Amino acid sequence: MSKHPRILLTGFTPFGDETINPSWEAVRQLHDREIAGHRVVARLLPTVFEASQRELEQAVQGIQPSLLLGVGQAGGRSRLSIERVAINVQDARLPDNEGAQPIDEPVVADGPAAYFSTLPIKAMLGALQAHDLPAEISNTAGTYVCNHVAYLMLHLAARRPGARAGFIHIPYLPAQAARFPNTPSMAAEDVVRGLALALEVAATHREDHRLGAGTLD
Ligand code: PCA
Repeated sequence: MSKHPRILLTGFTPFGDETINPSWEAVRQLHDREIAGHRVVARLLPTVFEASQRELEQAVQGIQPSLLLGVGQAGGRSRLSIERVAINVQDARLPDNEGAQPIDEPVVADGPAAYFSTLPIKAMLGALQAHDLPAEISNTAGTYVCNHVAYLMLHLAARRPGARAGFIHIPYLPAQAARFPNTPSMAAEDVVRGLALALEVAATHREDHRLGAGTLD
């Protein structure tokens, strides 16, 4: 493997009624890309609570990343949705791809209640906005497999000196949204451009920007 510091970038397998997952469609296009002196290593994680943990831990062992970014589908969201926080809860509204449906179980027994993203989320937001990409800060990654992986990435990063982690939810692809009325989507090329930009900012900024992006809901 190259001497470059590495970025672990993950996407998910399709779940629920879907046959594709836009996260993997985008993430795989960035595999092996060099971004701000870092090498991107893309990995597909199963939309399965247990197996995603196992595979994430193996990937971190093998790749030794200094930056970890998880990407997942959030059908119904209209923007690149930079997550601020991951919580220590699994509460599955639908069974995962192996049929498990945990209710109110911790991701990590005795882990902290939550982790904040350690990526410069406001600087990432500002860069996406400056490039005319629809983007937002989100204050919940849900309680399904994405939140699970986001929490685990932050938990693992907390144990690796210098490592930082975060998560971005993305909208449906147009082909997915076309099946439902009034459903937002984003073209894969825009998602790929946005993720590359977000990673560039994450790789080059340790301090975040001060930029208001709060909500009242
Ligand atoms: N989205 C789901 C899990 C996999 C994915 O792409 C979520 O938001 O939890």
